[in-house]
Amino acid sequence: RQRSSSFDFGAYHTLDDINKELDHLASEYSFVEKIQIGESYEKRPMYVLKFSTGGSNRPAIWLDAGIHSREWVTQASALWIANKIASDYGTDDSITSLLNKMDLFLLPVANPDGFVYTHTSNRMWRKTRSRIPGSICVGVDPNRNWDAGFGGPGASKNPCSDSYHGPSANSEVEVKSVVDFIKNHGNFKAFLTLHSYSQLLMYPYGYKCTRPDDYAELESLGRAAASSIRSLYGTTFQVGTICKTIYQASGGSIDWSYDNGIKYSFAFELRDTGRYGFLLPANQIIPAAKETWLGLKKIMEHVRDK
Ligand code: ING
Ligand code: ZN
Repeated sequence: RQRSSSFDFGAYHTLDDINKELDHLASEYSFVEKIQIGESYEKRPMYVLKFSTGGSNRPAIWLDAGIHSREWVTQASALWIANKIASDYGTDDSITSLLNKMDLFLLPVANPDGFVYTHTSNRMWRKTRSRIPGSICVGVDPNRNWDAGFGGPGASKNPCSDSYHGPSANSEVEVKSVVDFIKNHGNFKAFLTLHSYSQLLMYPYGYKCTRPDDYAELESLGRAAASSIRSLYGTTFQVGTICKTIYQASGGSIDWSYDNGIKYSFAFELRDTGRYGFLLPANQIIPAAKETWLGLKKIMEHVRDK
């Protein structure tokens, strides 16, 4: 199905332009809805696209991007993926059967305050923009703020650090909003999150360096997803636990989701491996989104068929 949009999926956009495109997608497709799950520290709405073709409280898949604001290819890829899912439903068998059984919730800008700040003041900003009394430094690392090994190794207690874990678990309203939404829903089967860069596909744990109970299944599914990714342009993604693949890191989102019963919890680190890093040229957005989508789809199909 053709859309009548001027939105350029191969360019980087401001938060306002992204939010307009979310409205556009929701108006164009009857099975796509824009819902607000909360608001950021600076009172910006947190918008989720809900893809649902019927049923009530169907088993669901969570996908977020941009929890770290400077990782621009992730928010951009999320938009391309949203459009891909919406436009392929009804013609692509895989997406159609997925959405005939499960709902999908997509949060393209998980850290809106940080994202605006990367546009206006500091392109390399990673954290939220919250203030804590008694510190001159701003922001908490929202991927050290989840209630999973909170405050342990691989997070900083220094408010000026880029990996500052915050005063307490869920202190960041952006994190708490997702936690509450997922708990209230109660039927999530997969939790997928997009970061950049390094070309990795990781599963728990990060707060400890032991294998999860579902190690064998997650490792083999991760490898299958990485080979789908590689099939398109030859881009290689390393697969493994967070601790083994990147570093020990406590308070991360997928450790929280996994420990709260969401077995299929994965974190993707998209392109590249450091040549451009966070400043990935816009002409790589669509290739990155396309290959990432193949990996996501492999995981979603496995979840659907379980
Ligand atoms: N990397 C992630 C980070 O938060 C990660 C790696 C993923 C840690 C999942 C813990 C859980 O440090 C980037 N690039 O942000
Ligand atoms: Zn990140």
